[in-house]
Amino acid sequence: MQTLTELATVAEADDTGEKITGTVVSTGGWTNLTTTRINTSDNSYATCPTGDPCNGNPGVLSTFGFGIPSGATIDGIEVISETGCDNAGNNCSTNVTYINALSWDGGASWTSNKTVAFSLRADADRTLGGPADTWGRAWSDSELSNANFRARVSFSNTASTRHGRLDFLRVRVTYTAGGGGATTFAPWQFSDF
Ligand SMILES: [Ca+2]
Repeated sequence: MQTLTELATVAEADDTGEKITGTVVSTGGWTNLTTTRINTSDNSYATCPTGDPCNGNPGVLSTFGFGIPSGATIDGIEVISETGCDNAGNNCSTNVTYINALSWDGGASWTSNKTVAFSLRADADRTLGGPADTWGRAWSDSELSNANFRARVSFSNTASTRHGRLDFLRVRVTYTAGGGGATTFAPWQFSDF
């Protein structure tokens, strides 16, 4: 004999998987900020050149195709970026700062920046946000649509001999389905009781 407690399935968080951008809305101060460069981990980079041109002039990305179910609760957003700091083929002597922000209304409004600083030339995945980090606001599912969601990318690299570079960028959204979630009950009959 089974009980209803055993048959119930509690709604659990799901995620979109790692999504790549379909559209570079604005290149800002970047060189080679193209979907070809940043959608594959292949050591072909978008770069923020020396002279700090990306600081205050970020690139803007859209069309991630998340496909969030209507009514879902947004639990967290991660921007996962394979990045490095190149100083004429060497590690950088001091840090560059890599910067992300997100928009929910087509680029009119933005979250606060999230940043990570590093000096190594070797690529590594730097993740800003997380599966339980909503970047300081409550998101609706429609704000993750291709029309509304934007990701902003930039570097601050004030020393003249350094530049940041971006090999591969992905965004992953963690959500819980709406409408009471995926609660299900197996068929039951009087003989169960
Ligand atoms: Ca690449």
